[in-house]
Amino acid sequence: MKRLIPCLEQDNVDIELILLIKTILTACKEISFRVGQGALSNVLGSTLDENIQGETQKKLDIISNQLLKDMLLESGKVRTIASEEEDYVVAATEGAPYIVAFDPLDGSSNIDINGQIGTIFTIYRAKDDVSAESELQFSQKGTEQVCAGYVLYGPSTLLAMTTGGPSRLYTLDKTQGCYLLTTEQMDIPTETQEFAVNMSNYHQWSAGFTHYINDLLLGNEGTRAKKYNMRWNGAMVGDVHRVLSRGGIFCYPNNTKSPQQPAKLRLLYEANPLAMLVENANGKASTEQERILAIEPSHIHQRVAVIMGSTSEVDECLEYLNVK
Ligand code: AHM
Ligand code: MG
Repeated sequence: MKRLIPCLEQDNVDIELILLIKTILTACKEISFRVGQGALSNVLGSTLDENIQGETQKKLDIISNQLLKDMLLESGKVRTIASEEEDYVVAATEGAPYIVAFDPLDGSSNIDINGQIGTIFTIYRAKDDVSAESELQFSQKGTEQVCAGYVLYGPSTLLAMTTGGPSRLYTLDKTQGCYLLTTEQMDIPTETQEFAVNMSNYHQWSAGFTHYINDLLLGNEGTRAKKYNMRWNGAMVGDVHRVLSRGGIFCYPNNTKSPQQPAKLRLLYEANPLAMLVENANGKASTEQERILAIEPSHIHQRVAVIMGSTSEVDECLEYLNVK
């Protein structure tokens, strides 16, 4: 099986970027080990802290965040770092070529139940006209990402990553400590009979989205030609991994009862990297209005509605929302 670095070389990724990706993945190997140790290392459970979004931080959120941050600070390849668990950006190495953002452990509520969790990361080029301390480094559309990926800590530790070419899948060989290519190109089927949405939010959705889900639930007893199945992991990284593996649609729509904060998922750390992986696997990724990767970000912790997966199903959903 092919190792990671030859795959990146084949995709013409420059050496500086390869070294940066290696740093992130070395940190993820360590996170994978800590996650695997679970209660044996006393890493389960919550801390007394909250992040800027008012969410209680788990011990493993903090450990993963610190590991990634420390290794990126030492790497010399990163000018600015942003993390879902940090209030502000962190200035790293002046003059370094890249900036990195990450959700150190997505799906935090799965940590204590041995469910799927994962690290999501994204890399952009640093801006020379903006200081390393400024969050304006991250004022870049998702189309500017030079690399996007996640490491999923499930029964196997998997890496899904794209550097602009195909979305590839690697499996961490824990006996050798290296990531081996196991799917050359992920390819999301255009059609699907599977959807992922948190049904407990049913009464908070817009009329259009509620109508869409009602029709999926009716399936071939209503207007659809087929019966649909539902899956919900509680971790976007796991739900989108399923979509990348066998198709489906993942939705986290706006909450119409919460005008101050209608969306839950973060543009920088979650929506953009997963949208790039989905698009590069022949899928589609949108908010309720527009292509996710085309959004001009307003701030680093910005949240957006997310509808991504099999192209024809995403298009179908957007029609209910009257998006052309
Ligand atoms: P997190 O980054 O704090 O783990 O939160 C994001 C997660 C997503 O992974 C997942 O899709 C969503 O929150 C689950 O939300 P819900 O609590 O509605 O099931
Ligand atoms: Mg998250």
